[in-house]
Amino acid sequence: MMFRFVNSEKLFHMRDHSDIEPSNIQQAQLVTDFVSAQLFLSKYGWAENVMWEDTNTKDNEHLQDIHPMEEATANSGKRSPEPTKNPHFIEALKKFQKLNNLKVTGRLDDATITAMNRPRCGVPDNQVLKNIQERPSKTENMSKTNSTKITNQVDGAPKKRSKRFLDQIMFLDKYKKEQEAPRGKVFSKKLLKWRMIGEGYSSQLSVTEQRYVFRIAFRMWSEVMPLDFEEDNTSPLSQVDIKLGFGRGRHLGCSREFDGSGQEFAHAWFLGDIHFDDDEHFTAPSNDNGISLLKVAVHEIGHVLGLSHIHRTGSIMQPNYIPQESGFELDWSDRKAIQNLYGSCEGPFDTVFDFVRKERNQYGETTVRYNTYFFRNGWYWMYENRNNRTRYGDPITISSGWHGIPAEKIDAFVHVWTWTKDIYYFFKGTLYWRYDTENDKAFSEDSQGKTYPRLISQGFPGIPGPIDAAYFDRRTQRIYFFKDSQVFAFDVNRNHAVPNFPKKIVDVFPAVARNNHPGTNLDAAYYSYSHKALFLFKGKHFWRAVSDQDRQTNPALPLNALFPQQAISEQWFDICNVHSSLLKL
Ligand SMILES: [Ca+2]
Ligand SMILES: [Ca+2]
Ligand SMILES: [Zn+2]
Ligand SMILES: [Zn+2]
Repeated sequence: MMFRFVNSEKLFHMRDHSDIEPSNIQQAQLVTDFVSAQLFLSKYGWAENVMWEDTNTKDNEHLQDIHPMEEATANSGKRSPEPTKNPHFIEALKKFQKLNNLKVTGRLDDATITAMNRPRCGVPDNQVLKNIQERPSKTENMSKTNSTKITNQVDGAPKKRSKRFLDQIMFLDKYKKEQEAPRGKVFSKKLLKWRMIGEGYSSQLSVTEQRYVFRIAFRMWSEVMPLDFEEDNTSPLSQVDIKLGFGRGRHLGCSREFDGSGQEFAHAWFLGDIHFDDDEHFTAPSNDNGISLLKVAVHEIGHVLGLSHIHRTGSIMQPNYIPQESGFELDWSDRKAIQNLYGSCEGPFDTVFDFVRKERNQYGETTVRYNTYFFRNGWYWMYENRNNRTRYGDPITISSGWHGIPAEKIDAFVHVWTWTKDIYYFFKGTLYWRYDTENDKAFSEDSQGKTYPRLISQGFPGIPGPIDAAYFDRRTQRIYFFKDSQVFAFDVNRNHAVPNFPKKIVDVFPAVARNNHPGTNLDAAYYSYSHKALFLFKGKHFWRAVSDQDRQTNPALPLNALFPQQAISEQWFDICNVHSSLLKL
C-alpha cells in the first residue's frame, strides 16, 4: 500500500497536467441512500439512456466549468427530492435489479446497494442508440448503429471547440472517424493503431508491464475477429486510433471524472480512447489480488470496437468486474457479438492437415493421436476439433513449432501411413522435407542415408514440382498431388507415378452439383480424421468429398465427388491472423 502511494505521488505531475490540485488517493463515494442510488442509476443509464458518445467530445470544452455532480445528473432530467415515491426511479431500480439477477423489489434493499457498489466500468449500461427502431433485433446488446449517428443527425456536426483544447484533448478525430465508418459497420479499416499516451502511464505497474498487458488484450480480440492491432509509438497522435492512459479524478482532458478508489475503474469511447482510474489497484495477469488490468483492458477495448455491456455470466462485457482465475478467455457470446459487427475470420490457407502419431500409453498399448493444423504464410494454428476452436494463444510462427522446414508458405503436407511406412513430408516449391517426429525437426539425413531437402522429381518420380496441394489416401495407398487443373497419383508401395495420370481434377473429383467445383489451383487437400472425410480448400471455401459413409446412405453418389462449396469459417471457427507486433509475447 505504501509503495502505491509513493509511486503515484512521484509520477503525478508529469502524468496529468490537467489536474489542478494534486490529491492523495480518494475513496469513491459509495451508494448508501436514495439520493446516491438515483445518481448511480442516471449516471449509468438506468433512469434514462445516456448519450454516452456525446458526453465526451462536446463536453470537453466545458471541462473546467462543470461540477462533477452536475455532470452526473445532467442527463437524468429532474431530480426528485423523494425518489422512493418517484415511479421513474422505481422503474429504473426494477430494471437494474432484473438485469443484475436480483430480486425485483423496486426497493433500495441491501442486495441492490451491494450490487451498485461493486467495481464497475464507467460506460453506461443503457445508451441512446439511434435508429433503434430500424433494426430492433440487432441493437439489443450492441451499439452497432452508433456509427451512423453523426451523419443522420442534422445538428450532429462537431461543435466548434476552443483552440485551447484542440491541442490538449485526445479525442479530436473521433467524429471524423465516425463519419468515415460505413453504415452497419464500426471501424472500417482492418488495421488499428494503438498507443499508451506518454502522460498517462500507470503509477502502479511498470511501463513494460502495462504495454505487455495491452498487447495481450488487443491480441485476444484479434484472435477472434478479422481486425489487426498494431502498437504505434512513432506516428503523429492523430493517426493513432486507440489511445490508452491512466488518470486520477479529473484526468487526461476527459469530460468524465474518475471517482477515486472503488466503483468506476475505467471507461472507453466508441471508436476512441480508453482511460483507467489510477486510484484502482490494477495488477498484472500473474497476480491475483486487486483488479486484473488485462480483464479490464479487454472489456474496454470491446467498447472501443463497438460493443455495449452484455449482462450474461461469462461475458467479458459484463459491466462489473468479476474476479476469477487468471487464465480467462473470451466467452462465446463475446465472440459472436464482435463477429456480428466485423464478420468472422476467413481463409485462405496454405495447407491443412491432421498430424497423426502413434504413442504408447501407460499400459504399453499403442494409441493413435492426432492434432489438426492450419498453416498460413509464416504462422500456424492448432485446431481443437472437440471444442471447435483454435488453441488459446495461436497462431504461432511455423519456425517456432516446426523445426527445419521453410519458415513460411508451405505448399503441402503428406503423411504416408501404411503397415510398413510411417513418413511425414512437407513440400515447398520444387523441394520436399521429411519430418522426424521423434526429434521434432526435419531430417537432414534419414536412416536410409537420404539427405534433405530433396527435389520432388527425385523422391517422387513422375511428379513435377511445385505442387498446389497433396494428401495420402489410405484406401488406395496413393498420394494425390494437385497441380493447376490436374491431379497426379503416386503409388507409395511401388514408388512410381500411377499410369494414366495426371487427370483433370474435375474428372477424379467430379462436382455433385453442376459447376460447383474448385476447378484449378487448390490451396489444400485435407483428410480429416474427425470428419472422416476429404476436404478440398480454395480461397475462403471448401468442398467436402463423398465418403464411404455418404455412399452407404446414398449409393448413387460417386466416390470422391465434391459436395457444393461451403465457407471454411462455417466449419472451422475463428482461425484469425494477429498482427506481427502481437505475435511474440
Ligand atoms: Ca474508481
Ligand atoms: Ca497449398
Ligand atoms: Zn464497460
Ligand atoms: Zn476519461
